[in-house]
Amino acid sequence: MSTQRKGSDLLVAALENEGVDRIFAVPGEENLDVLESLRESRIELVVTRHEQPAAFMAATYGRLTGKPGVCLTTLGPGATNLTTGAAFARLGAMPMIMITGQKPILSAPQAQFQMVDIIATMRPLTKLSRQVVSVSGIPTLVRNAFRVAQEERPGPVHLELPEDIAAEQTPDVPLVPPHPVEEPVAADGALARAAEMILAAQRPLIMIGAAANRCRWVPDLSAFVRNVRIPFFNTQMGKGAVDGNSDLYLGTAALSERDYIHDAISEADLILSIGHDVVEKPPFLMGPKGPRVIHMGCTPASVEEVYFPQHELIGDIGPSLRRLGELLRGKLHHDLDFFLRLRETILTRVAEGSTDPRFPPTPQRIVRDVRQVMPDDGIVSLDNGMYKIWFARGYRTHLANTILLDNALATMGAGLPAAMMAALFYPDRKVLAVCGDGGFMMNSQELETAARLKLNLVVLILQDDAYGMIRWKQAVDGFADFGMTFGNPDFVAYAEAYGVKGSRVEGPEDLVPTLEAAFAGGGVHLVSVPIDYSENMRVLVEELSRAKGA
Ligand SMILES: Cc1ncc(C[n+]2csc(CCOP(=O)(O)OP(=O)(O)O)c2C)c(N)n1
Ligand SMILES: [Mg+2]
Repeated sequence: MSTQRKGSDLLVAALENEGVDRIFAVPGEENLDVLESLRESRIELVVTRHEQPAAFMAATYGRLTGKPGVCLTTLGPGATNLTTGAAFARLGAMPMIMITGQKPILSAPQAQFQMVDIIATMRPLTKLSRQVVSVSGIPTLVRNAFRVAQEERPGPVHLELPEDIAAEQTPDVPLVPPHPVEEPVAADGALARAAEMILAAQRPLIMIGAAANRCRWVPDLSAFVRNVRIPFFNTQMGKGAVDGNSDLYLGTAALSERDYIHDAISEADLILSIGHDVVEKPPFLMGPKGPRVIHMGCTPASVEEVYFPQHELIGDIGPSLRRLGELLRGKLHHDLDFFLRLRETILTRVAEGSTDPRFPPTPQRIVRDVRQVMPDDGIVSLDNGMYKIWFARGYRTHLANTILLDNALATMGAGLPAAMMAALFYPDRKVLAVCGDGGFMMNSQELETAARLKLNLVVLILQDDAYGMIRWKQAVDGFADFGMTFGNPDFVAYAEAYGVKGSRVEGPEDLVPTLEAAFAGGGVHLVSVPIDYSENMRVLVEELSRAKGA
């Protein structure tokens, strides 16, 4: 039996009914009723220092668990600060609920002060954006919000709760109990045709995309790849869904063309594309020639200039893969050796430079050193910058969601909050945020939140005193070096000002022991290392274009 007294009590009871255990928030005046209801609930309130990272944390909760993370802010400026987080969750398919306050709707005692049409602002950034207009509607609105946020394709939902509705006394309104929802499985006819196409192919490949990394599909996906023994590569956000140490792993398509992995892709006659989401930078460019593609996902393929599959398997990926596996069992006679020979070359080329002794270190060396320090279940959370390409190409993952990277909105500033969420959720695992000096400073104030939450978290800052990735693009396009450099604080002193530890890497052999000591010491620890980005041009432009004779 519920004993609600006012709208905000009912809202919080409805959130508890959904299993919510934490809310990330920067509260405002319009949230005070909700705050009071939260104070008396089982839900933990996690206060951040800016609304954007509250949303990044809530979205990452959704990414890690498959259940919506929740964030709460005030109206106007608090709500507009959520927009990048909403876009992050929308493009990244992360389930999230954003609750914002609003002035009363039945009267206007402060005229238009701080009033912005947040419902309209959020509409294009969310799956659903609704104002709560009556207390009695709260249970169904909340249930519907969670359902919409969670169902394929997952994403953010926004609810706006006006102050007077939050404060209104309410009779007992029953909550709506959630129930499990099973997605439909791909149709028999579609599965049979897909099996036919795969059996007719000489050189089939599997591509693992972003959606495949949703935790519930990992066991079926790994079993499928193991059983059919078709070599696979992944997109950036598909990393980890199948063991990267698998003898069938060919690499990660971090660039859209001309990388070593594309030597394999162009030799394939069929690609079974599992869970690819076209929000990612294209892993390869489909053209009139080249491999045919079977798209497999919960939702149909979106037809793009660079992605127009010839066949689709639409349905829950796990059970659909099991059925496809049964249809293929014992019948496959593809040319496995061809790709296994190529695999050696691809993986060797990608690993080149990883033992380079120079200082400042190259990106390849940093990737190698980080991999050496991180255990299999350690989590690396990347912000956005040049190093993301190097990590995507070179960092081998062994478990799902052990590299959190955003190749969808690709926003700077999310790496640290995403890492904080991972550290909060997995207190016993090693979590490392890797940020550029540009991206780190976009949400560095959250070091205070991380320290207050007593997280075990290491933050590695790659210092080039520049917006390195754009500086590189500028050079590749033949522009003058202009407008990309900046100064930095002394990162060790900066860390210490937050009461967290700081270390500087000062020699070529120092990164591994510094990171190890940072993890061993526990707590929040910031490590800064300078980076030599001359390899961007040498490898990603000169070497790759020479390799293709371009
Ligand atoms: C919020 C946001 N603003 C701008 C960009 C465009 N952008 C992409 S990478 C980058 C530079 C990143 O610099 P830094 O974090 O220092 O990483 P670096 O490439 O130097 O290693 C910029 C400005 C972006 N992706 N997100
Ligand atoms: Mg930089």
